[in-house]
Amino acid sequence: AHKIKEVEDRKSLFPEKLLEQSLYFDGQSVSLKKYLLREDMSGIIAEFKRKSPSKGMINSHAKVEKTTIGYMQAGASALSVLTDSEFFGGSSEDLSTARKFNFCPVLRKDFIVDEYQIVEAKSIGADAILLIAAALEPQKLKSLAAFAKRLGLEVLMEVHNKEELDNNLNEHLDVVGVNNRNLKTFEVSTDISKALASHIPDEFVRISESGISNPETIIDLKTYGYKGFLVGETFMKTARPEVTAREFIK
Ligand code: IGP
Repeated sequence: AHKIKEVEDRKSLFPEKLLEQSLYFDGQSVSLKKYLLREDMSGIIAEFKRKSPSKGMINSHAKVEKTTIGYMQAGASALSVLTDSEFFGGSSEDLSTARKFNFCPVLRKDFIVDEYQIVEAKSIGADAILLIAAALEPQKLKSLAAFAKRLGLEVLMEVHNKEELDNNLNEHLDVVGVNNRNLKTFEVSTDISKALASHIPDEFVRISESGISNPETIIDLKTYGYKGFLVGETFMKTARPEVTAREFIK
């Protein structure tokens, strides 16, 4: 509900301008899906987030430019940038900065509830958006996914249980992510990814999200068909996230 209000407020400011920007945005999209399927890359989607509802402030001094460039130099396959300000301390500027300094897929991480946010995502240079099954009705999720595809964006759908997965699979999705964190209790277990793996059809690229704190977990998850691994806190909670990422990926 908070998100709907926030988006309505922005939308009333300058809808035409943004739509124009996004339609004429001449940056070529970089395919998240293709990067994740590359055998010569780590599969790690390194996340930039300052705070979270479960942990509070994680890192207040990290700079987007330095951290994201460092993530890519460390061997990450893609970037995830939080643009929600209320809960995660992010902004659209964070994503456009990450875009400006990196040639790699950039995921807009936010609670998307309206087409307008997808137009925004395109206009700030994102390559892919996140749609959270727990936060959307199946019909809405599907229509948002179709809309994103029309703008040339890829779609990551996030689920936390089999019901969300079964109710929401549709032809507009590129990547299916299993969130190891329960968004209500904040409990984290990579067993969720293992349990759901066999239920995700092969045509979707599988990724595992949250609570990944060591490289061994990734080796294990790969045996369940996971191609991508979203890592945030493990990097961001340290003084120099990009250095931690380098140690982690090497
Ligand atoms: C990263 P972690 O535990 O490595 O910091 O998790 C990412 O999965 C997490 O930030 C996330 C998220 C979300 C954030 C997953 N789904 C939805 C905001 C909204």
